[in-house]
Amino acid sequence: MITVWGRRSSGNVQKVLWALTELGLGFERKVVGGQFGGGDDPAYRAMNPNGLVPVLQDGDVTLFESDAIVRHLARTRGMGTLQPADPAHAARADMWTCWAATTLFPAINPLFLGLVRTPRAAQDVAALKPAVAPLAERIGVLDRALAGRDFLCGATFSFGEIAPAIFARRALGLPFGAPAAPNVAAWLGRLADRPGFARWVDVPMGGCLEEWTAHEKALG
Ligand SMILES: N[C@@H](CCC(=O)N[C@@H](CS)C(=O)NCC(=O)O)C(=O)O
Repeated sequence: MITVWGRRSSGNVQKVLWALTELGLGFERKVVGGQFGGGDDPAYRAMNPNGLVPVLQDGDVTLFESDAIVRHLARTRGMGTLQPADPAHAARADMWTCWAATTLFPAINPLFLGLVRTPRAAQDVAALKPAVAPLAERIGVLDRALAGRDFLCGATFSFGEIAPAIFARRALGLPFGAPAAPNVAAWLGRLADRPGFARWVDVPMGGCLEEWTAHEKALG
């Protein structure tokens, strides 16, 4: 029995939901985090002492940290597919997953929080301007890596596409400061054919909490 704890508006939760769908695994989801609360409940803190989402329960294995969860699913259910059999492909999947967490995420997050999670009337676009160039630089790195390639990490889809794609989609969907990156846009377009991306990631970014609450109810 697999249970995912987390609201679907979280990019880190989306990584796990996308991976589970790639693997065709059934799972139960408990909506926790953000406007839904629950992260401070003692029972939740016992699973994740940070109080953050996602958490995965896989039988008697309980994990936090989205990238570790995705790798666990890939190693245990996706050897040769989500988890590349070729060590070089697997190493590149690790590399781009680390890059997404340590380099891309910090560049997109101020703009995402300031423009998507903040109500329009409270947005301070001028204060966000310094964040635009660093994001463009990092998306430029991704764009050059994708030149002439269908996938970032190897000849086939693997877990290494997941984290970069989630944060790149946020970057290209920003209402202000979205970088121009034709190879990234084409890659996201190809990923949109994958049911896990279409269902969990490629949904309106629109943003306000009311919209996401409606998504949770309407989309499940
Ligand atoms: N490094 C952690 C970060 C987890 C994290 O920051 N989660 C955010 C959502 S993306 C969170 O739980 N925020 C508080 C909340 O939703 O209540 C991971 O990758 O799982």
